[in-house]
Amino acid sequence: MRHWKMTARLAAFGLGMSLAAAIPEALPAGEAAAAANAAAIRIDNFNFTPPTLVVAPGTTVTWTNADDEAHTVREKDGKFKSAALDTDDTFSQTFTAPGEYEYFCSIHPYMTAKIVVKPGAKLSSN
Ligand SMILES: [Cu+2]
Repeated sequence: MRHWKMTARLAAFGLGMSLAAAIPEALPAGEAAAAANAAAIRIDNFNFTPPTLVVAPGTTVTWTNADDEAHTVREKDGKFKSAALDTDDTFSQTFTAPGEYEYFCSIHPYMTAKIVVKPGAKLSSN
């Protein structure tokens, strides 16, 4: 019976995966592949690290607040903004259009950083 349970769990996992994979189906193959890209930014000691993150279009960037202090992630023109993030809270944003996205913490506006979305960018955090 134990074996059967494990198989069922694997099957459920597989179903979840295929549902997730079905969502970007409308996109051309190249864009669907890019959508799988992910990058991380850490908020720590009143800094966004890395301060400049270069990503390919379709990358989902996730900010994690590692500070004891609450912070937000807010694009300067309001293109995206998070709620106040407590310790260990995260905020994610997917970037599709190439360009530079400057953002700051609305609680501590001197905390600034930017995302550069560039076709062909490697998945890296320079
Ligand atoms: Cu802040």
